[in-house]
Amino acid sequence: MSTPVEFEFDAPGRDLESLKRSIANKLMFVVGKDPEAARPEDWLHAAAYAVRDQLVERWMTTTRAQYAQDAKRVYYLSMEFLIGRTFSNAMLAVGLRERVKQALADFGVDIDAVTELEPDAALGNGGLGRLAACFLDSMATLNIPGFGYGIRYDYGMFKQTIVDGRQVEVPDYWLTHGNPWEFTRPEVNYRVQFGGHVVKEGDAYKWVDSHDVQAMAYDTIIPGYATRATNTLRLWSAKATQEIDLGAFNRGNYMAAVETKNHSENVSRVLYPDDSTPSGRELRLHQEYFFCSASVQDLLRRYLRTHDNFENLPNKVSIHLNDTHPVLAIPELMRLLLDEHHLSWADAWRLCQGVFSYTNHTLMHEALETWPVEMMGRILPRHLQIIYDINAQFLHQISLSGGSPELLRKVSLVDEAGERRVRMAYLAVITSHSVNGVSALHSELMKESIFFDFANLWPERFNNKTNGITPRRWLAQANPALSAVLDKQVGTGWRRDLTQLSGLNAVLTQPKVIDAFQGAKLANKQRLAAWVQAHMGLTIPTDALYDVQVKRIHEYKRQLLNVLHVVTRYLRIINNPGSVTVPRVVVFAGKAASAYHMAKQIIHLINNVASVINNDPRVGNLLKVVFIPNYSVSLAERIIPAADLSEQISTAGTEASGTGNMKFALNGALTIGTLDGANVEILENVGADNIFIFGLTTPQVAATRAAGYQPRAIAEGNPELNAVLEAIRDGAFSPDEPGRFQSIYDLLVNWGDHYLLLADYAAYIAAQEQVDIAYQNKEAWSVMALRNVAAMGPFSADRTIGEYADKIWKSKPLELAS
Ligand code: B1H
Repeated sequence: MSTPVEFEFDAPGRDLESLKRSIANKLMFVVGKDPEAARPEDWLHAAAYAVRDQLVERWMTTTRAQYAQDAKRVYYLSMEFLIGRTFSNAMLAVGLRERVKQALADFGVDIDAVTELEPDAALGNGGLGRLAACFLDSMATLNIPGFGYGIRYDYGMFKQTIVDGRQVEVPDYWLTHGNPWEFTRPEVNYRVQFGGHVVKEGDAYKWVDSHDVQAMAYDTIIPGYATRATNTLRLWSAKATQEIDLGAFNRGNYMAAVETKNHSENVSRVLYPDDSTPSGRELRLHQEYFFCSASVQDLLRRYLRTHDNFENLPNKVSIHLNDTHPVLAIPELMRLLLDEHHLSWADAWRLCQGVFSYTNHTLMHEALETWPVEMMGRILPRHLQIIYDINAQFLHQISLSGGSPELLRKVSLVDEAGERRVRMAYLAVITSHSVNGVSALHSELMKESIFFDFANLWPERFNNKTNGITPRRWLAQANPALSAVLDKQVGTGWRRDLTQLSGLNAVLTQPKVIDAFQGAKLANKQRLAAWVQAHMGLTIPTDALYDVQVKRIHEYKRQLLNVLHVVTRYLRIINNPGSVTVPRVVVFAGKAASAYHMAKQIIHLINNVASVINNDPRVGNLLKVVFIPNYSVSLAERIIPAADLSEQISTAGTEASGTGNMKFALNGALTIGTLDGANVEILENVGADNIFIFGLTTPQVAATRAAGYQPRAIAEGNPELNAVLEAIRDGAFSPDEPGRFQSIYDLLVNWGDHYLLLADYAAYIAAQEQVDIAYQNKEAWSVMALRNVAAMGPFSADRTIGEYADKIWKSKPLELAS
């Protein structure tokens, strides 16, 4: 099937004149501005409302069809949705971008300039949150009746500024200018209880004396691409149950009265800025329960509108748990079924097992969420009881089938070693009918490591769903230059069926295709270089190899290994002129969790290395290093299309999947990477000749550690590496404070180098030399890059969501007239 880029729906208001009238009307009657006085933001809002109108009717059609067809609904529960901007994406979905551009131009407004004014909705940290956003896009595009449920944080991910080379976090109040994409639903609100205690009345349990918060709904329309289907992302905001505490107010203590209100509303104030490591803080537990409770109450109410008992719940409802952060939805559903709807334990438990499924996103031990029993008992007393009951039944069943006391201790929902804690991942596994990992490798490792005992008990429950990305945002929207080339060569249908890119294989050695590809890449480099010039005052060449690593800063992702290569290259250039011939621009971007000291040191080092290299006249344009501040979805859309080389260099066995790896390959970059996460599957699809794989494999990593890894011996045995490490240690990049990076040296040489950077260093440098050699033949390089693009079909989130829908959710696409 081939969908033209601009396409028609049988809907009013889509011709140019109608659109112009609509934008002018919105400007006047919604934004309240005279065209003469309107600022660019006002035009953005006016145009956004006009485009939104095109979606609202479809939204209602979709909802009506869901009820009429009594369709099974999928609820995707996630603490994070990293949406980015919506304006361009919505125009693309309804096939109106060119027309809106013309309409705005007729008013003297440049669409690109106003597009840039939209703030990112950054309600997520990194890959996990962006995956949730890509999944919403694919569910809508595939007509799957899907709802996202999450938290409407007032403050999303912090804004990163770089001051004297260091990360400084600034709060990002993203709602200052209003959000044209959301609908406030004050009438959709639920009471969420905290604290208090449980009393038994006859056979029933009652949760009393709690402090309550209201959860109020905000709905965002999620458009499907070139379909009438639209879905809903429902985000909950905390409101005080009473505007003010009347008792305190009457006692004349106005300030105390308002404080209580503020305290309640803090629940949805701010996103925790940790990627991979959960915070054990009490506010986080409040946030998790807050959105789980509101979501489960809401979905039950929707179900009960058309059903008068719960027997059909598993046929009509799937609740998907995006990692363990929403796992409290399990005891919450049990509580509601038992205490409010008076079902038996056996019935309630069977229904829970029927509806819940769970995705694990990381194996890192410190990332496994546990909550102190003491804290949970204090904040969620009824849920702790229910978890104890689930545990008792589960352990009983295990011991009946011959489980040893040792096994019982290992699989118990309560970790009894030290402070007693509830293991949220185990609760997810015990309840869910499906537990999946996010790449083939990760799903295997998951069964061998953290869930070993459970995989023995229930092998059929464990499965893999390799991640994917939406080709709408990550190719059509982010890379119009390459999209035009692809449209010409393989047609426009790849937007809905990414496997159509394989059509490139038949033409990718043709000189005109290679030329067109190189032209698009150059245009994207120019676009990025112009941004860097305008925002950072730094000139970067556009005829260099763009070597890019953009992702959260974390030791396991090994940005430091990349730095070791950069410094190696620098020392070669100055000590051995002529030995480096391929000019490179090395781009870094990414945020460090605010409390993660070593990650912040790494950012500082990158910035200091950049300023020394960029200002060394001996280097010139042979090497430039750029740390682009405030990495975000919208910056990713600008950076990724410009890349030649994609750095995916985590220690094997640590990156569950990665999704940046897929975005780069789709945009015509070659990967330099380890056999980790989805890199393994990218290798299988693009072929070993079209990717630069290096380094230890997962079993080799384990073996190296088991054999008593000695990083110091590696450093001492490799003079070039040693010189690089000493340059960092002795202040070559921090002359004003020579000891600044001693701790980084120590991390690698004296403190055990946990992520084995030095073990992989030589292989990495050798792989980088292969990159240089390959890049010297521009035609051959472009053919390799095009082979990557052609092979990216399987990495569409549409493929991933198709598998979830068939195999896990058993949900069917809605039937909608086209
Ligand atoms: C991923 C997280 C994560 N895995 C805890 N785990 C968080 C864990 O706030 N917290 O407490 C936040 C995030 N994020 C990522 O998920 C993996 O590292 C990537 O490899 C993977 O591609 C992505 C999506 O599956």
